[in-house]
Amino acid sequence: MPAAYSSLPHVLADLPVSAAIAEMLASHVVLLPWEAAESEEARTIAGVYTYGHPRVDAALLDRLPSVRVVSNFGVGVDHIDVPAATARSIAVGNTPGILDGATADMAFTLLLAACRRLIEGDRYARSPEFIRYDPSYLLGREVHGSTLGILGMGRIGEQVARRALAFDMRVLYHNRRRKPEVEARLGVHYVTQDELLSTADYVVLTVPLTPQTRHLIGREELKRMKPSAILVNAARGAVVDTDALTEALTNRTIYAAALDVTEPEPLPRDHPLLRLDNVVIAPHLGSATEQTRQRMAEVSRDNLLAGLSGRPLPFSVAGN
Ligand code: 8YV
Repeated sequence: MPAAYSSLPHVLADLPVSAAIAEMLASHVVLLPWEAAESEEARTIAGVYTYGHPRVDAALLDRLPSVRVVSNFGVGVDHIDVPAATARSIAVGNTPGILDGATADMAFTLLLAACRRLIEGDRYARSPEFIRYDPSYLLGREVHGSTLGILGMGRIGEQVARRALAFDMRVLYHNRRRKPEVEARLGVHYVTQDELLSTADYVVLTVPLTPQTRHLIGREELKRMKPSAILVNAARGAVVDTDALTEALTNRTIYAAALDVTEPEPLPRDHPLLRLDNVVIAPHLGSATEQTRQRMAEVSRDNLLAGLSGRPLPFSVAGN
């Protein structure tokens, strides 16, 4: 570490972070690897920067008595015990509002890919088997004119709805709290969760992961869905019971799933879900565009630096 930097605040981070973030932070803080929480240096650590989703719980915070801020690169903070941080007067920052468009684009990409069997088609088009065009192969499901059900009408859910409406879809939603203002503005329809599951052609998950939404979609819920339905998970893997989903896809209880996230993440390489042809799967790419990731880096840096200097965070997690 250069001597001139040794007086900079120490920040615990799940390294490596991207080169862009390392550079952005280099003149402000010294990033220490996660293992530093177990070392002598723990007492000197003034901030925590979470890049992937390392667990920040009460036990970790108790080992870091000088921490003033936890800054998360991303909006979802299910890996951070926010009440434990608040109880220790530690600010928690995240990056809301920045990644809604990118995440909704990805949810829609997954929906389109699953409906139109794009990944199967890509594999076939590259394979030695494709030597004659045959109009009868790889028939998919229609997107336009169908009914989309959105579970979780927050900012990302709303962005998904807007894309669906442009595809001439009818949009149903369910949310903890009904949103008449969104209904009036967009023309989406509120229904119960059961009605949504049994009526929608496609179901998109955009809820945060909380104790209430863990395994929101399990065996019973999958059974309620149409045999032609597609489940798109753009939320968190644990919102869906992976065993129940694997079973439903294997038995064709539903038509397909399109997943940006899984539980666990990544799935073990020999997991049966990875062998199914009716699954499209991405490695958690919801916000992975150059522009969005740049903005997330800036906001998470600003939150971190504000917290380290005792200023209010530009984006602090609600209730913190
Ligand atoms: C990020 C995310 O990829 O914002 C979130 O909650 O899950 C994603 O945007 C992630 O936070 C980076 O690790």
